[in-house]
Amino acid sequence: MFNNVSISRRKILAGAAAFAATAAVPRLGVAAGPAKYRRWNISDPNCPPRVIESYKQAIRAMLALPATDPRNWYRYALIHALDCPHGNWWFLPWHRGYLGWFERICRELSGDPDFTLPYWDWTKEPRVPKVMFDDVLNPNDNAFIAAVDAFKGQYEDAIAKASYWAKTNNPDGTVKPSPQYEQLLNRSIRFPADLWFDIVDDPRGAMFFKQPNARGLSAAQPDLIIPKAPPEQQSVRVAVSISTILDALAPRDFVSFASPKSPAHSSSSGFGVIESQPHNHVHNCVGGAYNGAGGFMQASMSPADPIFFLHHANIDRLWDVWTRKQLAKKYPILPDGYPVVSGQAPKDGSDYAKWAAEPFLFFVDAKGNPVKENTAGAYAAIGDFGYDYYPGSGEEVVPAALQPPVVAAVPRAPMLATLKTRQVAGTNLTDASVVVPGSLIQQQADPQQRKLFVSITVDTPPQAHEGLDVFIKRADGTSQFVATLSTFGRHLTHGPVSFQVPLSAAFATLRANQKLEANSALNIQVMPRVRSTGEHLMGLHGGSTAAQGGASEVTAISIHQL
Ligand SMILES: [Cu+2]
Repeated sequence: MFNNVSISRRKILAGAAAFAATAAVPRLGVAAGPAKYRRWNISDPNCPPRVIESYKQAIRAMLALPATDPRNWYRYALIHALDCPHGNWWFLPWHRGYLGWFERICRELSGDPDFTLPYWDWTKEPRVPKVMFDDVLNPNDNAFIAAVDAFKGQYEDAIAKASYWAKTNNPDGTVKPSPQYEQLLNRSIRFPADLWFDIVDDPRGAMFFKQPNARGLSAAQPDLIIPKAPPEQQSVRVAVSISTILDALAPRDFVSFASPKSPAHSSSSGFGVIESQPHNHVHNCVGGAYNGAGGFMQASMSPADPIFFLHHANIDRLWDVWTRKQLAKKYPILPDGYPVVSGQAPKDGSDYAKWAAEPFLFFVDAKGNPVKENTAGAYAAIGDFGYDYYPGSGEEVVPAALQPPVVAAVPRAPMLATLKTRQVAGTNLTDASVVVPGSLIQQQADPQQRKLFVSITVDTPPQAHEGLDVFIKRADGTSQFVATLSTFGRHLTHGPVSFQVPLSAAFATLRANQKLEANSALNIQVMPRVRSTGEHLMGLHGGSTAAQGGASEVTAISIHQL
């Protein structure tokens, strides 16, 4: 059953203040008829061929626009480099807005008023869809800029003259940056030269990838795999597996489903499963971070590869699946448990109010003008974008009919692990143990029960190319691989970063092998990927964290019922 739940974006969250003045809450969970547009799985036979043709048309048209037009292909990709949130609770709404406005630009420029962005269901299809190597869907096509010097030559002037850097010189001698410029200063982009350093020169990894390495996977080798890893540690496959997706969709509150709170959308504080597992791993794998090939998808200029929008459409689809599951089960869909009770207004200074008010100032509409919907709250619902999704992986978590209200059992307090060793760099591993009642682990086979996750907090998080492997070590000395922690892009952090890690697949394997002991301590180990895969500490960037002098440390491990 595929229910379309339409919530007016404007009504729901014009901002907390406006909301408090509104008496009635929009009706949620009431089907408002079919959506105007449908986003298709690009590889499904039902996907109309016109979708792909119109996408190519739109890409060609965006590439042909002058560098001064904010709808130009590379200018639109730059919005991501300038403003994207990762590792925080604004990850989902920002990317919904970024895709929604992109889709409208495509409609305008392709001449197809019904165009919708297709999505890539990497759970069903763990390889780059074949058509994405065709023509301008391939960033190695000669319609794209082949090398960074040419890119800089064509865009330097337009970027220097863009609205981003506006400031007011006050009569008293003080200088006030424009709101956009303030956002750039938040992420240490002080002037265009800082941006060019990030794109061209950053020795830790630049953002532009020259052809033929614009994408790390090729038509000859399109699979989501990690060449150096043993079969049981194919972490990108684990990340897109249905087990991980079902775990990602399981949490019953927004912040546990999405990523955690942070001071501002330019800074990372941690990763929920949906972001840390499928999102980060697919970016890094398609971006050639795992096979050394390089590619746009591994860094913040990733929207220069047309597959970016299909990858993120699938993330957005999973947010929609989760939202419809929550509504059907009468669970909250936004921070602060909002909205559960009709007429409930967000409290001043509440998490919800803070979340909804975060400024998103870089989106442009189909004509290239700044958009008016410039807060996170404007993207809490699909709203005026008016699309729904052709059903894909994970849809099974949405009940066919509204369920009678259930008083959910209060989750147990997190169970904290004792850390025996904390350093995780070079040959050092973190060793921790935590007692989890056997009954809780046995319950995991029952889909009605809250799921268990392990939360791992790392001081100095791993770089995208390094990664930290998580294992459950058994009493008999064997180890069960759980997942790999990896980040995406380069973001500011203001302290240790947490990773929510799914456990269902590891538990299922242990159960099948009769290695799931009841009432015993769970021994969790975290180690650098290069150590666990025997890569002889040869990171793709020439060495491990330890070799570079900055040792990572795991500061906390705990088990959560979400
Ligand atoms: Cu992304």
